[in-house]
Amino acid sequence: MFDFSWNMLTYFPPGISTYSKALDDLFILVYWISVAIFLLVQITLVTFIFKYRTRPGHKSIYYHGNNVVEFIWTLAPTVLFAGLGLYSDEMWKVMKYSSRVPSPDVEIDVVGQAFNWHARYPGADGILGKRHARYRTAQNLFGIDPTDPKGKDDIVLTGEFNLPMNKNIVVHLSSVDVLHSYFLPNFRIKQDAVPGSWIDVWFNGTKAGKYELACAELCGSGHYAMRGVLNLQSDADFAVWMDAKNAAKKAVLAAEAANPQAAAPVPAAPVAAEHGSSH
Ligand SMILES: [Cu+2]
Repeated sequence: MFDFSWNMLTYFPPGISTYSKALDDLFILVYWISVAIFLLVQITLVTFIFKYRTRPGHKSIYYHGNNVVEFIWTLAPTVLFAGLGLYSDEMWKVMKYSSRVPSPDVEIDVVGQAFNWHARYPGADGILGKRHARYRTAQNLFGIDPTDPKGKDDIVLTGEFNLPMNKNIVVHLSSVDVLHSYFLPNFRIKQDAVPGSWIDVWFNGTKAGKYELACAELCGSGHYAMRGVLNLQSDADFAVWMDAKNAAKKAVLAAEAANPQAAAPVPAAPVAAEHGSSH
């Protein structure tokens, strides 16, 4: 059944990133300031409507301007907004400034594509191979450079991603078609994915579990279904998962090496030649 509450603060899913608490505190502060101003304005309005209603024997008074009142209602919002700006400034820098992205424990690429999320992991060598939009094809959404040996073992996944908890995760985010928005509600992350540019997003999740990844930018008819699962795990569980993915990739590479014609869906050399992208 639909679970309704007047208290919108209960609408939050549990925050589990290192900065989710600070962001929620800011939200709660703004919420209660808004409630206070709403009540003040509405109570004043109703009071004045009643107090100054038309009555026999009461004549209207007209006057122009009141410097004291105008000074107060100009100063009050200025102090309020400047104060909130200063209060939240450090938080914004920590979350969004590229200069403040911490050194990554795990680094992945993520691209949005109507209507899926894809991720690229560094593979067994722990290093993401070079990429460029000119190598991008339907089979190579990340534009992994076929001439870079470091990219050979990279692992591309769609829809479900595992990551370790209590680690700094840096996501290099982009899109292959239209604007999407990388939305991890439990981590308090929402970042536009922009075709043609790579934007860094970072987080550090403190509680294991499966969390929703959604697209928060209306991107087409399948937007509602553009979802994924982020599975945040202990180091040990993540290592097991990663090892299994690396082993599977190794088997695929071995099969390709044994039979290059049959295995490779698109040969490496023509890919580079035929796709000049404007990105
Ligand atoms: Cu989308």
